[in-house]
Amino acid sequence: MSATVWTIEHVELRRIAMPLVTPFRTSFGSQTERDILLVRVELMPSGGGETIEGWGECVALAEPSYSPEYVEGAQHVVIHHLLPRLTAAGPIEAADVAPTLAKLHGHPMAKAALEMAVLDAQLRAQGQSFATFLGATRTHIPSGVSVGIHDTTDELLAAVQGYVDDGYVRIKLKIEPGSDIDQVAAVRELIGPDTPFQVDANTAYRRTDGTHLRRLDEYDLLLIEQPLPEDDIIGHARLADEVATPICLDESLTSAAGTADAIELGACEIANIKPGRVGGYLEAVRIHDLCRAKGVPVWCGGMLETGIGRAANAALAALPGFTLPGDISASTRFYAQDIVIDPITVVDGHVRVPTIPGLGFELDRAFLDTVTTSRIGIDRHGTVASL
Ligand code: NPG
Repeated sequence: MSATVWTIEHVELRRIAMPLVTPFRTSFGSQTERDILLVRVELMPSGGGETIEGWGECVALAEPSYSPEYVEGAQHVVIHHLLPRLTAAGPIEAADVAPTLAKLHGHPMAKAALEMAVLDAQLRAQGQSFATFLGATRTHIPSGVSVGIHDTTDELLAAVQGYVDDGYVRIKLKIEPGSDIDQVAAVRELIGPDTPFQVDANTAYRRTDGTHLRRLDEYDLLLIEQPLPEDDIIGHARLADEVATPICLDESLTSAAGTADAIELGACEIANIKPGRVGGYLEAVRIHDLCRAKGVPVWCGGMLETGIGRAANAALAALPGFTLPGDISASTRFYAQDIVIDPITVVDGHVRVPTIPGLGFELDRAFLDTVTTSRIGIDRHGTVASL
């Protein structure tokens, strides 16, 4: 019988620089490279024995443009606030991470990365895949792709055609005022009436844009994602009454409790679940369970993760309430080379759910070293050292 709790012996915070294969533009900015924080933990079983390694990926961006978190701040809060609490708590398992850190406000992406690393190590120790741990019900999941804003409609259509050729079963288009109705019309004409199609505004519109957004109704979209600012729940509820296309929330949903409120208020007809945004995969599962009980469809969002986060997302998206295709595209959609061996691929429009123990990836350590920009070690006494 394996031990059920572990002591955090050592933590490594590694920053990597991953160039994107093409710039990715959203209503909040354009990215050409990801500066990503990885967390590596070494756990010691409380009964003694060998330490076991686990990895987590923090999805915070370089700037606080999607949410208040940003990668440098995430690293700081992990070192100076989150880890000291966690190590002081004594032996833990993954389910203890969020409650132990609950008195520290905010920083869901930093907290999620720590929980992920502990969960990965724990599952490896138990020889269990994340999909099995979660109770996943599918071995393969449909793959959707997110398409950024382009300067011209011709460029946009060329990009969309490429993704259709790659086999993606659902297209998501980023929109903003000035790049919306015409682009949606052109893409719908290109992909035909049967290809599932949705849009994502990343908070770019205002309450007064209802009449304008209603023009999207004629293009038979699956959903309009996060049209209004994240704190405008009532605005989304009003928009849901004004517009026939279902309103989906992303940035607004930061916890299961908040999601329940948004659903009750009529603001959330569909939910995008991103584990980093809600403080971890275990809270993500609670949101899935809640939405399933309320009959609200959910899908798994993406944050341009490497193969670490994508593997875990694929397992999460195999839960039964994930009835819409997620943003779980092939690794090559964003990266020429991934930091994992056997990165996610899309075959016949689907991604295979990982079955190996842990979150479901094996690192390509040699390549990981070549993209590493810094390494910091923290021992169980809290001593911080540059590695
Ligand atoms: O496939 O990972 C992906 C990209 C999906 O469009 C996507 N993500 O707003 O949902 C979003 C957007 C995003 C990316 C947001 C990066 C924040 C950072």
